[in-house]
Amino acid sequence: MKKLILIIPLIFLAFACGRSKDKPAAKTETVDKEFLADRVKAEFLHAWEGYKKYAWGHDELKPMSKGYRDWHKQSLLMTPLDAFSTMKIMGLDKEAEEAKNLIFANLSFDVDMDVQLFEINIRSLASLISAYQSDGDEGFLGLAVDLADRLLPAFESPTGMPYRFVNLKNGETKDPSNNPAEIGTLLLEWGTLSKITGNEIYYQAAKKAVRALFSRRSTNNLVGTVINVETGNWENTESHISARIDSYYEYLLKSWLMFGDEDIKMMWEISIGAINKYLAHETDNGFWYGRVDMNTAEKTRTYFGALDAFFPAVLALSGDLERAKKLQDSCYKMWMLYGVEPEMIDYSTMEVIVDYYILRPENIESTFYLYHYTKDPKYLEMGREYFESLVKYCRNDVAYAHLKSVKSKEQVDAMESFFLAETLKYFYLLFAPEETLDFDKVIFNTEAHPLKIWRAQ
Ligand code: DMJ
Repeated sequence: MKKLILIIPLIFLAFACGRSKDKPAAKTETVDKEFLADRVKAEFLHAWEGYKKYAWGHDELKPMSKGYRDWHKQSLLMTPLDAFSTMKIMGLDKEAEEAKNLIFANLSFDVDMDVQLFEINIRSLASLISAYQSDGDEGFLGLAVDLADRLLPAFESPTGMPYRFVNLKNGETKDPSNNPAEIGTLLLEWGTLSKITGNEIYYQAAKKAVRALFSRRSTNNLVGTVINVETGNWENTESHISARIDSYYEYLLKSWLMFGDEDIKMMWEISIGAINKYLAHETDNGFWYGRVDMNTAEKTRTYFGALDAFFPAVLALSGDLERAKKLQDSCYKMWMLYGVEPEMIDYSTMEVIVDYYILRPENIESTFYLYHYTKDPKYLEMGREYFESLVKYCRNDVAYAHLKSVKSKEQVDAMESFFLAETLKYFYLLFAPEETLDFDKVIFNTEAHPLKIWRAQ
């Protein structure tokens, strides 16, 4: 009888929780966190086994053709580097040791090839610094310093803002048309390296670049999409929180929290004021951040995408939970349009503008932050739904694959390294016990590699 009394309300609850596609996940559903954390770990191992079997020693696995892809003429071990900090967090010691041995045996930066400063910084340099902090092996630090020294010539422009590409062997630079994200997403890694080594050169180079960029903001305190690092002139004045600007803002906030640098704090406060004044957009379809011209503040487009979904996490970290929650509800709507997240939508019509999904983490990252700060079970349920859809549509017998279109769900032969660095890490942290991570002691770089907060040392 007792059982029946319990079952009836549960059945009722299940019906009550049934929801239409565009409503945020219900608050009352219960999620088995331990079970889900174990499943996420199992899926990480599935993807790692696929990499080991078919792409060992290369940058990325091709999960459908059972092959591999290298970014350059020589592999820089992007997947094992990116996966390492997730292995440490998941307690996968055997796998971490395998990756470490491969890195020490095969990774060399003494190669005549052009690399993209931004990508090599957020994936390779950050992984090495984070690995040094979590593992303690000086070999990681040696590789990090060697890499940073080879990247330093990128900053030798007339403005101090870096070129996009630099040659690892001879320091030659390429492509002065750069953007705020690639110029401003350096301070966490370069600052940490300065703190560890006592050599200020890294922090100074990264800070000079950010200062130069910030000083070229408009009178509205906004930045554009493309800037020439030789002339300092804007080449594209559209302002938003999306690709080519996004992590510039993320690093202003996080670098302030990391190092306590008052100059950076001022840049963050001025920037977030302008973002909320000019880009925030309440519509019938929810709360979004759109696009305007940096000089006139006139609206250009009502686009929002998978990359923009990093912003609820940033808002939550900054203490603005009210906007963070509203924006996360919109991110959920975007994901649920086709059951898995499209790259870009027009939020005024809720139509998909770019329809691929490349295993991006941002929406999951924000779910984790929102759950961390609110403990509202709605975010656990949201994360569970995201995870189930990823398994359903992106998993294959080898690992995980991108989707050509969220409409057709056709898989593509690629698995980005950030799937192991970020996507699965944030899922795991969402479901894992609180004590898995001392949240107040680390800042995640934009590729989800934890770096120790210097203020808290
Ligand atoms: C990652 O490399 C980083 O999160 C970056 O900031 C943006 N793009 C990918 C993930 O989508």
